[in-house]
Amino acid sequence: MKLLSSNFSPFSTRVRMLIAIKGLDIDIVNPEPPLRTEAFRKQFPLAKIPVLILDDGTHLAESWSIMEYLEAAFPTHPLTPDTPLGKAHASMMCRYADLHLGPALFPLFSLLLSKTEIEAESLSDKVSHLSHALAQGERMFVQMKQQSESDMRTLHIGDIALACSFYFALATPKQLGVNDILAPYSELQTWWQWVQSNEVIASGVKEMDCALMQFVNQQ
Ligand SMILES: N[C@@H](CCC(=O)N[C@@H](CS)C(=O)NCC(=O)O)C(=O)O
Repeated sequence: MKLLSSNFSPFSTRVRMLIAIKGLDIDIVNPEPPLRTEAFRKQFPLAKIPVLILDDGTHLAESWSIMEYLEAAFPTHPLTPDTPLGKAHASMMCRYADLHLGPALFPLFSLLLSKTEIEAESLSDKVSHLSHALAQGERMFVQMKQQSESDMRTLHIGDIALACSFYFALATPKQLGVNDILAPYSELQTWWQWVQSNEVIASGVKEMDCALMQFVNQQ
């Protein structure tokens, strides 16, 4: 089995983290054919990474679907909560990352990728959009804590999925000179520290950080 992946991709990194924590024997390779080519689009209909290619050639797209597939196919070291509420919280965290945090981050990330001069007003608008999404996340974490069946919980696939988008939500504004975007959000701060106490998460975050720094230094 192999995973088409890149360290610059939060969606690929979540799957790599899950593979590492579960200790699965899956090759991690660069996309081949290269991403954004006609050949890649032809072979992989959604034209995005990550893609998981099974030994019989079947391929799967969408990071969360790949994570769910690996959880179902390799039940040892389960990372999916076993209660209905726990499962819902895990998928809520992923959906928050993909449907709220990601879209709020994207305009800032595009600004970082663009080589044009950044206007203060446009930066401030985009930063407040991201802060709004972080405030939503803070409220979601407060509510999940109140609903939780136990004070202690172990790392699950929702944490893994969110951690990767979260890294970019902090690193992108920082690269644009905006520090401390997380300062008002104590629940998110506590979670971010806790999730990075896992060695695999910390090392995946480092990989994304190196890839981002390499990109920024090339500009
Ligand atoms: N919803 C997808 C998003 C995947 C995605 O956006 N991947 C990016 C890299 S982070 C990509 O392949 N971009 C290539 C492109 O847009 O051409 C998932 O969860 O896997």
